[in-house]
Amino acid sequence: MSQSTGVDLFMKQFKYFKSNKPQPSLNSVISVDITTSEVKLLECNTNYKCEDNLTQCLGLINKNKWKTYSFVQHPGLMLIRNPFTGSGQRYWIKRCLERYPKKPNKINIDIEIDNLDDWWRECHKSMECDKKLLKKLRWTTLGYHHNWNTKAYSEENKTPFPEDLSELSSVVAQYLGFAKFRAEAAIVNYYHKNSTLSAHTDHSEVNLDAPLFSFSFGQSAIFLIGGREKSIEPSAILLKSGDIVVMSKEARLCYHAVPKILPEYHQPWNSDLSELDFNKMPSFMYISNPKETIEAMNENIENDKWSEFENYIKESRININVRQVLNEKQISLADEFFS
Ligand SMILES: O=C(O)CCC(=O)C(=O)O
Repeated sequence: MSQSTGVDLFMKQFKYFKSNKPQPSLNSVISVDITTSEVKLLECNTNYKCEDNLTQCLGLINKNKWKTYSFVQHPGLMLIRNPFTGSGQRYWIKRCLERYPKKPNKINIDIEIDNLDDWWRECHKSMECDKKLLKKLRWTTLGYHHNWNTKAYSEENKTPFPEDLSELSSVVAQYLGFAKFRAEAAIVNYYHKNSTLSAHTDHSEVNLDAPLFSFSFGQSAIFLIGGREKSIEPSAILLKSGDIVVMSKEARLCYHAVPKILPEYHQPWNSDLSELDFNKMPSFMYISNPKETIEAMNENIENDKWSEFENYIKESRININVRQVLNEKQISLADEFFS
């Protein structure tokens, strides 16, 4: 990883990968599927006894089959290579399109269109899908809503965090040894063919020690991650549908960006579509209605119910970025003793 004082090496790489003419070479992009000295396969928390029925209910494969990688140049950065079943991917994609953009959650379109309570239904209310409105959705915020102007969270700008996403984050966190992680805020990002996300760090949270979990679905992306200064040259990592990136420890406050969306030819949301058995309910779940979750997971197997979502995801990418806002014993942002 090279550094050149005063030179924005991050921006240089961002512009290189963003370019359409000429197209960038992908030779330097790290793919965890290809063995290189930059990537190491990790042994994870084997003490974490996660019931198979629970992982299945969340759309995940058995945790003993998950492959987790670390990056030699980026201590604290980890990638779990698609631990989702096909029906699991369908479930989470559908939640990000149909459920999460609904009120009381916030979407970028709120400043333009008043009372858009159900964006997905509005896009599909007539036979012909409203493609202009469909492409307008760029983000949804959940839990403590990210304020894009002040970059500060507040108690007044907070709604209940989705139970299913909280449980998914908690399973992944415990597997990686972050037993106390609490999902309190999330940004769902929606990317189309030429969308990008510029270089930034995530530092609005009171708790900057807790890791950040980032779930990707749909089209692939080049993810750039560097250091705490933009003068540090970033690495380019290929993210595919189902991948989970974890930014912890030293990587938590590093600059990162998405300069390019790449087509995903494999469509993992169309394979491994097995039906879940209602007799195999987890013995314990935080979700108040696990039966409903299983029903929703199984409903996606029927291709006619899935086709509208397929049309979206075959051209777009969705990223769910989950954060803990508060410190361990802190109950609210007003609880200054712990802040
Ligand atoms: O889309 C991604 O992979 C990254 C998203 C991100 O960095 C963010 O929401 O802060």
